[in-house]
Amino acid sequence: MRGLFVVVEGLDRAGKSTQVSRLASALDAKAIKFPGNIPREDRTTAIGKMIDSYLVQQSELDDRAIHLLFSANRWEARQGIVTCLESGKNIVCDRYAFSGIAYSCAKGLSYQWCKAPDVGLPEPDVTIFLDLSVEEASRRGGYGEERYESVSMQSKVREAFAQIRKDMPQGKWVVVDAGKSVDEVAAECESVVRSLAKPSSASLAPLFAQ
Ligand code: ADP
Ligand code: FDM
Ligand code: MG
Repeated sequence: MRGLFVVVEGLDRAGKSTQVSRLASALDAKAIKFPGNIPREDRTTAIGKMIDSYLVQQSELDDRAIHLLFSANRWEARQGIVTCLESGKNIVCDRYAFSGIAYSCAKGLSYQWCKAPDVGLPEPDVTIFLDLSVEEASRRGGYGEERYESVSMQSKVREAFAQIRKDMPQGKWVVVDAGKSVDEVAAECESVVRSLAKPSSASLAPLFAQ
């Protein structure tokens, strides 16, 4: 039996990293994140370095070019994800293609264009959206120097996530109120995953393939 593939999404400061770590412990899962393999982590790839430099505003890139790099960063991780799941290990993933779409749409790119490069990636069994208002998120510590960390950008990202939610098949996108305590949110995330049916096939479905 393959492992479960669980994604956690949300705005900056929604509590994703906190909950991914809690959920990964509860499920004995491997925790991963996107963007991954960046210099602030323990391993780097050429793509990860370019993304990191862009996020910390040390380089400029065309909006479509950075969008494709974020997607390529997922594609370079694809085989590792598949191998891990096929070995029976669960994965809990901090951000995925949905962040890719939401942040680029918030900059004005079209929804369909943003979705295209991620078509065919492994489809998560469920995506938990940690829902928090922009105002509450900004109260959880001031925004820093990174790109996208502003109230106006986060408001647009939140609207884009709402559009993605409408586009997701029944049961694949679960909204959890992220305004509760860390323990309450963790309990709810765990109950979402425990209520999932066992994976019906050994292989993963392709993302966005209708
Ligand atoms: P993200 O990864 O979504 O940006 P983090 O998990 O890093 O969010 O959390 C952002 C900040 O909010 C951290 O200071 C964290 O301690 C705090 N935090 C996380 N979850 C909660 C919660 N449920 N209630 C209050 N503060 C929280
Ligand atoms: N981000 C993340 C994107 O713009 N596109 C993507 O595909 C992904 C995965 O990168 F501002 C943005 C979202 C956020 C930043 O921040 C990553 P964290 O703190 O590492 O999640
Ligand atoms: Mg985080």
